[in-house]
Amino acid sequence: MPRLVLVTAGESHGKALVAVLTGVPAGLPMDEAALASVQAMLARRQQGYGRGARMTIERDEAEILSGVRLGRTIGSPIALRIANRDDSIDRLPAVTRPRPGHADLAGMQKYGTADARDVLERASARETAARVAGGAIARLVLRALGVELAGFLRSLGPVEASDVPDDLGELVLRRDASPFLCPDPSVTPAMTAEVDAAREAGDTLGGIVEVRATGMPPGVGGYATAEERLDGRLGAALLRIQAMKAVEVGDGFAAARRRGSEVHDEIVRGADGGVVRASNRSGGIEGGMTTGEVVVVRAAMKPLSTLRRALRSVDTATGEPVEATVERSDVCAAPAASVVAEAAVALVLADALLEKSGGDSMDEARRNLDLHRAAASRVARPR
Ligand code: EPS
Repeated sequence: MPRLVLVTAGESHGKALVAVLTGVPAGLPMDEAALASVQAMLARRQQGYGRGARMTIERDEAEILSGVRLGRTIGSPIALRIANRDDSIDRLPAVTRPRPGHADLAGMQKYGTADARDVLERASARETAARVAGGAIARLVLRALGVELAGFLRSLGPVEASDVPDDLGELVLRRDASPFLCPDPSVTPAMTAEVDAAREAGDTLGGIVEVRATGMPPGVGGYATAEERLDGRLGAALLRIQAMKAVEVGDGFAAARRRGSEVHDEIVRGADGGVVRASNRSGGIEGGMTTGEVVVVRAAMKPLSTLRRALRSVDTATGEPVEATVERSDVCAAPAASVVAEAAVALVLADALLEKSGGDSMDEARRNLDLHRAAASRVARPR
């Protein structure tokens, strides 16, 4: 049973989104600065060139309902609420022309409903606002334990970033200056052109998002049981994001095409006398555990399934061939998905780190991790 568990509720055009996060230790500051960082992450998720009009209607803000007292967590479940400005769900028309690529048709078949509206408002990626709110708190736990992370857009359609700085602070500065949340400014014109052309054609685009995390100590996760494996947990969390079709850890698919000598990260003496890796093709994970290098994961998002130039479908009320319903207006949501991926990774890493450290309070977790970091750094040191 993982320590940190996030459960969300809420439909896209319903009253509100709700998140309940259990397992956050006591003593995590939840002061104005902490709350501002939660709101900033929610605001980042609403960005990105290619989003539709809905993003100008919603102004996501998380209200904390429980688990916090006098500006600090108290160890009990943290409940969050994000109100929907557009809460028209009961007034929206029935949907009987399921969209290829969306949950519409399989959801109707699963629940035996004649109206895909019952399905699509929950299947909608609107739900990810609640996941980001929970992930933003996980990120605060990580930061307090010496771990920083950043999600960003690696590619949009066929346009790929190449100049991504190694320094995480620099990466974040560049990312936040980009309308695509992409740290390589040289690709902004090509990405803009790609979105404009797809919009013009009534079409949609996907992309690849990447998340990097620094400061994870070695030996977090595990190999003794399949459930402990950190790469498996990260992969599941990323594939649980709407529209994700593939995940890579480190060099991922490319590693399968190379020889071992070009894939494995040699172990060498570090400047401080400890051991480090000569490269980080593993993405900071070996044997289901962190290596102490930067954790690097990627997820591939398919193009949005609502096309203005609609694809073929069948009207489930009449059985007649029709064009799929046009419910949604975004061309591309891959920049926003990079924020959701950051949240998903934050939840997994914080969970695994707390599993390693134990601790009912942040002080206890920090003490235990300091001891673990010191012990791990003594391995292979000349005695
Ligand atoms: C979504 C469709 C669009 C997006 C929505 C997700 O909503 P609408 O139907 O209101 O235009 O804007 O995303 C969000 C509301 C959000 O917060 O990200 C979908 O079908 O998944």
